[in-house]
Amino acid sequence: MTRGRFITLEGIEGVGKTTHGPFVAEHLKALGRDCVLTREPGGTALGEALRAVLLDPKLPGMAPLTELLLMFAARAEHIARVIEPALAAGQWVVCDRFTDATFAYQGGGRGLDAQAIATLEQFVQGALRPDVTVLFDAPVELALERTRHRGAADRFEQERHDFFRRVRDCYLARAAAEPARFRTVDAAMPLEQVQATLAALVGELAA
Ligand code: T5A
Repeated sequence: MTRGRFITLEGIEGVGKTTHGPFVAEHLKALGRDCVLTREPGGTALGEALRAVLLDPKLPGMAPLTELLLMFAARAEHIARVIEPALAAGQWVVCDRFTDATFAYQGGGRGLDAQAIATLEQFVQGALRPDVTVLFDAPVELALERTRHRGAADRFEQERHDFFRRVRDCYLARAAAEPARFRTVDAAMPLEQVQATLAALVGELAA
């Protein structure tokens, strides 16, 4: 059985990960790849329960280390129950956020030590790393504007623009450091153009 490929979608809030995840998964299926679409934090019953805690705006001021460990607790469950079994069965996994988000939000945003995050990454994931990471990139003001029409802001969405600028900078630095893994997509483009770029990328990956 050939192992599946692990594709992650990353970027700040509002850049289109939730919109484009199903598009990528459907395109892969149309090209004959059995595919699982999932997300972090979440993707399992326990992970979704932890997500509710992590996003709860009624829990402001959570210690950054608590936040970090809850992200990795949800991830450990997700890897054990969903990601690894799917990849081992030859399925492709498309995941809306993964550990690059931890480096970007808990590292870049909250200021936690990147080396400590890397140590947890190794401990929790072993050798598991995304094969391809699509980074949707757009200016903070534009991306946050796109999320404005939604209801009450979650715990992360309540952060200031400075926080999201640090998160974005961290994502861009990681993409620059690992050009073979990252594909950066200009998410400021109109939806149809972003999806045309994605369709070409998916075609290349599935070839
Ligand atoms: N987190 C997560 C961490 O801190 N550490 C971690 O390790 C992990 C895994 C999760 C939160 O958890 C944090 C990060 C997050 O704050 P989430 O809800 O999963 O929260 O993620 P969000 O980024 O908050 O999801 P959003 O829905 O806000 O952003 P998306 O998914 O990027 O954007 P989307 O698809 O909902 O699009 C927003 C709007 O813009 C439109 C869409 O139609 C939609 O209305 N849009 C466009 N409009 C015009 N042109 C385009 N190109 C468009 N693209 C999208």
